[in-house]
Amino acid sequence: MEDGLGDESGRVSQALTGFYYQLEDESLRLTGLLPNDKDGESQRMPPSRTPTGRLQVRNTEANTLIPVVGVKVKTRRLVKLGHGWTNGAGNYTVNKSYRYDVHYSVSFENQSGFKVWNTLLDVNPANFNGPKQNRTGWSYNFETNSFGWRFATVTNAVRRYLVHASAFGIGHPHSNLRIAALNRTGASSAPMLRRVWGTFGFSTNSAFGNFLLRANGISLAVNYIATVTKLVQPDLIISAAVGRGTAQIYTTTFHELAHASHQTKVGNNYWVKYINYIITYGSYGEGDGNNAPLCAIGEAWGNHIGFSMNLREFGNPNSVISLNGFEDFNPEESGVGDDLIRRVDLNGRITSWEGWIPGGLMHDLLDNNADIIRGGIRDNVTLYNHQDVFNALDSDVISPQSFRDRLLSENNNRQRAFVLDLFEAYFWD
Ligand SMILES: [Ca+2]
Ligand SMILES: [Ca+2]
Ligand SMILES: [Ca+2]
Ligand SMILES: [Ca+2]
Ligand SMILES: [Zn+2]
Repeated sequence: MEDGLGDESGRVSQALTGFYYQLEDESLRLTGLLPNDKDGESQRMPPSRTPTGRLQVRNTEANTLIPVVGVKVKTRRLVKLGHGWTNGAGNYTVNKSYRYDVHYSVSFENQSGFKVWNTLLDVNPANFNGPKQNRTGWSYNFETNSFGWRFATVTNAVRRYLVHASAFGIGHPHSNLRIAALNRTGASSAPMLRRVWGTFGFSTNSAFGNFLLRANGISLAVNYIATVTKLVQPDLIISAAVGRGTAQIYTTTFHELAHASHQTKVGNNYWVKYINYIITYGSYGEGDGNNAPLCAIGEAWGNHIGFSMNLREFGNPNSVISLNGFEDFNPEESGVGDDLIRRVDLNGRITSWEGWIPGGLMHDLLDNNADIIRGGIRDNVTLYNHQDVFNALDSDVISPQSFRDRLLSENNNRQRAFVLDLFEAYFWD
């Protein structure tokens, strides 16, 4: 019933349209808002108008307003409900016409299929209530003090991911993702709960509660966790507080969506192992536990795509990272304690990073900067691309070594000796 009496494609017959106007006027009359129709007063009814407008959101990185893409603008006048989707310029036109003022609202379900959630406990996607005003339309800018800013920002980040993923030649995630854009800082995660819940032994609320605590640092009472696993079943949980800013939130969203693309390719059994690893070892651990190699290759991919898309989106350098910082990765052996340490400058920008997770390995496969990885071993690999990397992340690729072997076998052993050296430099030989 959400969309009222019209059909989705907007092909409302003339007869039905007339009925709407009568209904609108009759409803007003019944509620005492309109005088009785006497002596042909209906001829002086105000003309109907189709609401149109534009939605934009503040990009804090460039301090500009950018279009909000693909969200649903809803209009309501008593029982008459309309909606329209914003296009690439943020413009919308709703599918109903009105003779009187209407209520406007924005639902953050996207025309491309995904939905953005306000909390882990809501029944419906995030909603932003606009004003009741003129039926010719409503335009709005989601500034950083707006309740809707983080939903608009995460929405746009997902839309940009899909554009970059196509350009990179990597697979898109499931189109109907549920993405929680929480008003908090701290860690984000990709539980893909709507896919994996109830499969391969991942079926208890306490297990998911443990995941939330370990992966996101979120502690929820048992009855709330039951609600999350029953209703929202989030695929991605993004920390999207305004203070993180546009570039940081986009980078996080790119990272988690890279996991979602990976999950779509490798399936639920793989993902439950990944989730169980995080539950057992607490985030990423020290790299010596069961399934640590599976975590290593998955996190290398998430970090690689998160930062690669960041640099493509915001240029080099930006507030999150510089290309030099991305390139300067120092591998460590498993079991020494560090998963991924990121050093930042006074502005909070990453200047170098390190850990047992081979975060910089995929970039070295693609770039032509022969930097020293460690101990005099140089990166001499130059001839791979993002698509080659994604293609090698198959469901039976559960470690950096099996990734290396699949990459070589799918690419006729391209630069084989250099590739073997590179993986050895990252302690995954
Ligand atoms: Ca490097
Ligand atoms: Ca290279
Ligand atoms: Ca390099
Ligand atoms: Ca493959
Ligand atoms: Zn990750």
